[in-house]
Parts: sequence; structure tokens; C-alpha cells
Amino acid sequence: MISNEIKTAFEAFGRDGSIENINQITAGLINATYLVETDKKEKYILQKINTFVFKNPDELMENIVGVTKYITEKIKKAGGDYKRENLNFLSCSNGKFFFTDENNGAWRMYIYVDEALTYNKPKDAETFRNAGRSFGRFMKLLDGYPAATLHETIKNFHYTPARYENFLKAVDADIKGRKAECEEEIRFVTDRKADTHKLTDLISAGVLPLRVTHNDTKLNNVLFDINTDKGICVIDLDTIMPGLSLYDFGDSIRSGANMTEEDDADLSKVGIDLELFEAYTDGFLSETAESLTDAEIENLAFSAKLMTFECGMRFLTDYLEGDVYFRTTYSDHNIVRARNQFRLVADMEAHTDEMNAIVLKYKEKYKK
Ligand code: GN1
Ligand code: MG
Repeated sequence: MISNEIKTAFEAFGRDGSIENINQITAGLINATYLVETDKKEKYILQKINTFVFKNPDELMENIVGVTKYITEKIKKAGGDYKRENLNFLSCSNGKFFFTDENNGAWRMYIYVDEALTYNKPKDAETFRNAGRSFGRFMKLLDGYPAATLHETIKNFHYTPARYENFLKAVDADIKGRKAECEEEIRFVTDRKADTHKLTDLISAGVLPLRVTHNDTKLNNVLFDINTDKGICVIDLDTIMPGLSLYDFGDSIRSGANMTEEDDADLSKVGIDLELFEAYTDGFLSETAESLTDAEIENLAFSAKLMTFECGMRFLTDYLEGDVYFRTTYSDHNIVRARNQFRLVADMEAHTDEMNAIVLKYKEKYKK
């Protein structure tokens, strides 16, 4: 059954044909995503933007359209195929790149990239190395993009000290009465308060440079070629903002180098897979080492821990606040995710030396 809401949104983009088939894609935790196939055999991705999370779709789409146009130009210059290596967003009859429905829902649509797939867990080390190359290339592609024109789509997105303050507020308020069952997790966070401002202090001190970054570099935000497993393009462009290269590296490790998925409740399966860590570091640094500063490279291993910690803290905050932010499919989902992430943090702490040694190995290989 194709809902009227979806049909109306699709039609607002004025494409030929009508919807023949629709499938919801549930990998992302924020927006509602649908694969639409028409009777003309065209395929599109139609997304309902989560306006609780992204309060200003106008600004959001201005960022995305600006960035994708910039990338298209670069790909064209390099002789590449921008229809496959980039997302191509469509406009409505009013010229806007999103449609507002009668209930104030905001929808956008782009052309589906065929013969591609995503992974929640790397198929093997080589796939993950390819993800590292893709996110590394992506950062390079955006080098030179006018950062000052970007809107801050989510305020303080990776500003970990602010995330920590929000967490403390949620603990204090305890609006769902869930605090008592999370004492251990709460202590895990407060014990690591000093970590929360390590990178932001280095930004303030002028040691770490801001770049235009993706900021949501989960493994399933890369499209891989179904035949070659090479990264084709990077998707989910909602949080492109000025940020640290370290956010992009760290979040990829968090999501892809965990020995299991981020919501596995069996904590005995959680841990940092050093072979995967190495593969990603190799792929990422092969593309970026020349442009990264020593201070950035020195903090790569730490960033993996910090991004995992921050994400766990956000899951825990959402649990305490009654699951209003991340999509959940059962009542304990967010606390399960938080415990999983904290176990991964602890395991990274136990393997810090090995992680740093791996980073050094690839720094020496790629930074001349
Ligand atoms: C969300 O949208 P998605 O599923 O790619 C979240 C990320 C989290 C991630 C955890 C805008 O990413 O920050 O790391 O869930 N995105 C936003 O799975 O909050
Ligand atoms: Mg997202």
C-alpha cells in the first residue's frame, strides 16, 4: 500500500511516471527513507526529513545542494561519472530542493544509485579499507569548499563538552525515572569527563584545524559497488559542517571496527577489531596523510575512542529522555546501544598502544 503522503511527496518533484513499488530502508536512525520505483523503471530515494532533529530544512538543503554541486564540478573536472559518484538531488516546481506537505513534513528526493549496496558490518578488511579511502577522498573533495557559507544544521553536533552538559541535565531531570537502572553507565561517563574537552581545547588553542567534514561517517553511509566492493560515493550529507578530520575518522572506527553491530546486546561480542582498525587507517591515510597535520594524526586513535564515547553518551541521554531522538525498535534499545558503545570504549582504552602504533605505521608509509 502506497500511502497518500508518499504519493503526494513523490509527485511534487514532477517526475515522469507513477510509483509502482516502494520499500522502506531502515538503516538510518534519523530520517524516513524510501526506495521508489516507477512504472517507467526509474528509481529514486525519497526521504522525509526528521524536522525534530533538523529544524531548518531550507538551510539543510542549501548546504547539501551547495556541496553536491561543488562535488559534481570536481568530479567532472577529473573525468569521473558524477551521476554515480555523487548524489543528485531533484527540485520541485517551486525551485526548492524539498517539498513541504500539508502537515509541514519536509521531503527531498534524489536519483537512486544502482548496483550499489551498504554494509552495517564490513564484509572483510578490504571493504573497510575501501570505506577509509572513500571518506578520505570525500574530505579531500571538500577541501576548498567555502566553509563560512555552511549552516550549522545541528548546533554543537560534535562539541563533546556540550553533549556532556546535555547528558548531565538529562540525568538530573530523570523525566522517565530510568536513572536508577543506569547508575553504572552514568558513572562510566562522568569518570571520563576530562576526555570530553581534549579535542575542543586543541581547537581553541589553534592546534587542530577546522575543515569541511561529513560528521556522520558510519559505515552504512558509504555506497559500495555490488561487483567490486569499491566505495562509490558517500551519502547522508545532513551534517556536513566545519569540523575535525578526527570526527570523521573516529566515527568510522566506532561504527565499522566494532567486532559486532552497535546495538548488539551481547557485550561479550563487543570489542575493537584491530585488523579492521588497521585496514581503515590504511585506506584513510592513503588519501589524506599528506594534507593532515601531525597533531591530527597523533589524535586519530584517541578520536575513535572519543567518538564512541560521545555516541554512547548520546544514546544514554536519549534513553533518559524517553527515546525522542534516535529511532528505536524496542524499549531498551538506546540503553543496549549505550552499553555496547561503552564496552567498545573500554576495549579501545585497553588497546590504545596498539592503535597508536598502527597509526604511526601508516603515517610513516604515507606522509613523506
Ligand atoms: C545517526 O542518520 P544516521 O543513522 O546515519 C546520527 C549519528 C549517530 C548514528 C548512530 C544526525 O546517524 O550522529 O552516530 O545515528 N545522526 C544524527 O548510529 O544524529
Ligand atoms: Mg544521518
